[in-house]
Amino acid sequence: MKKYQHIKKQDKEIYQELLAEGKRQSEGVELIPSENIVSEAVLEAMGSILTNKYSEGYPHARYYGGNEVIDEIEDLARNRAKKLFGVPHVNVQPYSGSPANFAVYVATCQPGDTIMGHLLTAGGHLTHGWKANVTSMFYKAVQYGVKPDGYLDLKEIERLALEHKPKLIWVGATAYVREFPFKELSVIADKVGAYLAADIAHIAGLVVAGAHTSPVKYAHIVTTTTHKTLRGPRGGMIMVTEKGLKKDPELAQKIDRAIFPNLQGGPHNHTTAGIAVALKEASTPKFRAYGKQIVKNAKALGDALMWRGIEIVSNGTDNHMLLVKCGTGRGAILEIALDAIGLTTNKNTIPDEPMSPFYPSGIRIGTPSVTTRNMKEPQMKQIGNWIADVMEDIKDEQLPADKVERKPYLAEFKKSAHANPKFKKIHAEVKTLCKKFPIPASS
Ligand code: DSN
Repeated sequence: MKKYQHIKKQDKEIYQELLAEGKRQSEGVELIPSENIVSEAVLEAMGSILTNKYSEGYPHARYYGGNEVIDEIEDLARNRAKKLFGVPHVNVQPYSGSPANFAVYVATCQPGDTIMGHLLTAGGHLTHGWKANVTSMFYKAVQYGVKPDGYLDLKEIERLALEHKPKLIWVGATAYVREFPFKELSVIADKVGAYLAADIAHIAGLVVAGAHTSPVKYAHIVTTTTHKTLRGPRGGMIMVTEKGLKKDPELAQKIDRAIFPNLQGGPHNHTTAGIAVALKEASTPKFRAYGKQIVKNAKALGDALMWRGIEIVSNGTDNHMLLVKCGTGRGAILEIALDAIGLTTNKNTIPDEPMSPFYPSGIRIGTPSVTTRNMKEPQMKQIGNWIADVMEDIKDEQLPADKVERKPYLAEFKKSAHANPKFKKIHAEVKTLCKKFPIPASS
């Protein structure tokens, strides 16, 4: 079947962009840890006629007629998620992770209440109370961090919890390479009577695969996006655990109300179907093997980098992610250089970041996407060596101290990186690797 035939006829510009993005994805190595490659089945659900339908409300209680089929689809998605994660209640309607997390605040807190979360610059998420996020505008946000070794600072978290008595404590991150200590955090949350919400957006697929401890026994609420390691469409879910229902028997209804009508309108039914398909895929032995291989690949990539003398946060990883230290403010430089050889990464802050999220001192790399392409340890070693070669080549590049000079410097560096003959040679090798590991038609 030829792709995009209708778009080709109707909208040449978007058609060209789709082809260009397809080329970028298939000829490059995607190392952003929050990205993945969905199956054709998930893509079909996302491109389906379900997008035509309004369905405000929940299955069997809608504000619009004609929802008999949609009810079945949403029930399938909810039931599959309940079974897969072992929880009594799931809401599959959040448009993505941020609205899912905000719904947790609405369901459990009043504006002005104190909450606690992982500091963004130490690896946490915007919605866990970062100063520029609405969650710190509506709630009093206390932020915790990590120790220099990259592990969560449990003593400090307990001290802060006892001092501030938060109503809600978040555990979860966007840049954390160690196993989350769900049990220890649940003890702290219980001590101060707080809700514990586990945001497993990054590790949901690893949890399902048995490659990371599940938070379900310990947290009251679990949120996730569905498009990262879980390998579904862009969307979100909120789960209420048995522990959560014990703390508040009405928690499930409060969560549902927070999503609709408090925060959102009609659910995106095509996404709900895509989530259902992804959950079915995630319940197979093949997916369990996939999740475990993601972690093996991340460890192999970390070992390859460290073997070449590159410093990584925490000297390793327990999950799908690595944080590479690349010198003060040099994250953007390395991101641009790697982009020039066809490796996509993202600049990221590191623990005790001396700069800012915009000019951080690290990059974040991850293995969900390359593992979907069936790459294994030997390919991770190869990728690690390419990263090390690039780092060696750019070792003298420095971000200008003068803020005004930074943007033009990076623009100039981008040009020189793309013209660098050594990088061109590596880029050709990267393309050859990608040809050997094509994007699978069905993941
Ligand atoms: N933007 C996501 C990530 O890249 O980790 C978090 O929301």
